[in-house]
Amino acid sequence: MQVSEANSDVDETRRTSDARHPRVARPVVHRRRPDVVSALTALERLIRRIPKAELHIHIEGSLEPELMFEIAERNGVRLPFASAADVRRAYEFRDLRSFLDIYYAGAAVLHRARDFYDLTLAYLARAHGQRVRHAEIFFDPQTHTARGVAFETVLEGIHSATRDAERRWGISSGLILCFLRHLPAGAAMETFGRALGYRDRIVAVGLDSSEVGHPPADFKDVFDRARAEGFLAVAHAGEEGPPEYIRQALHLLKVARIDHGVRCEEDPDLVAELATARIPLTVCPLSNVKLRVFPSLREHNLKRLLDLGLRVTINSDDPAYFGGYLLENFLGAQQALGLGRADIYRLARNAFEASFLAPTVTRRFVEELDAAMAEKTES
Ligand code: ES4
Ligand code: ZN
Repeated sequence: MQVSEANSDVDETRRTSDARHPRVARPVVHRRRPDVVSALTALERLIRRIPKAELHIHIEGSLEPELMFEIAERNGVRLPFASAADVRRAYEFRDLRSFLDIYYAGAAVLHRARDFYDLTLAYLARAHGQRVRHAEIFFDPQTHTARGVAFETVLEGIHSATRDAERRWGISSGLILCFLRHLPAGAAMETFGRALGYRDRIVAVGLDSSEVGHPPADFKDVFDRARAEGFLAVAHAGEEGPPEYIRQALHLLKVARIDHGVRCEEDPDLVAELATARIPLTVCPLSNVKLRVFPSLREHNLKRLLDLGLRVTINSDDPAYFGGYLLENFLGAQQALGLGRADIYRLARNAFEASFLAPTVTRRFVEELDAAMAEKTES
């Protein structure tokens, strides 16, 4: 597969004004207010320019329909769609569950290490084109081992792409093994056993898939074991599930970050705890609209969470399914919520500081961010 930095960048620019994604359309230019216009475009230029980190991206959720077809064809897998456009038309979701059904069906084209390699390299190429300097990437081994694909095949493909991307583009990555919470805790424990041979390639464990009815408490044992073995921990909580699931993730799973966490707002004591403990939230604005957690981007609570003093970061979740990568999430949130320069800086800085990078590396990235903020550009 061919990937090119220039192509991916052009592609993304086009996507922001794509009629299929009206929520991330560019702002209408009102000639009567040149002051407002230049402020908006300066912010957009700033968002494009600054170095970014992404902490919540499911690699299987970056499978674009074109690559899905290419891989299906070479593996002799039949897809229930006639074309990539047909696939995109099916991307109308009622909720998390209706999305996951389609997401797992798409992931079923992936069989060989080469498939996982192409998938991951394509994501990292696009991320690099959007000035993502570091990505912490979720993968769901159980989605693949359940179909007879070996854990080693999945990890080898993904890992070798992260290594090549770092060599080619200088983008660094960490891998986070996610347990599927709709499956029994015993299955998670069995999967974790496989990870023990790859401590140097996996930085943390996570918890994803269908949230409601599958509380974090069910996975306490496997998280205890993973932390005892030296892995860091994160968990999806408070996306569709109640604040209580966020509490369980913090107190029982002892996670370092909460993925999503947007429903914490319903519980002021929990908000205070998250703020005091400086627990990062990996918020995914376009995902939350696509899966109807919020009716529109304008009604998203990201800005309120920031103003409450929480360590909010912006992420793409499943970019091939939700209408945009990290840049589109930043631009969409900025425009819909009127984020200012200080908010953008805070969000970008939070992501580096909430990453699992060594403190010296984080410091270097924050210096790079500060330099990009200070850059003078002609308008
Ligand atoms: C996911 Cl948006 C979301 N939530 C929970 N699990 C997931 N797996 C992939 N995307
Ligand atoms: Zn997610």
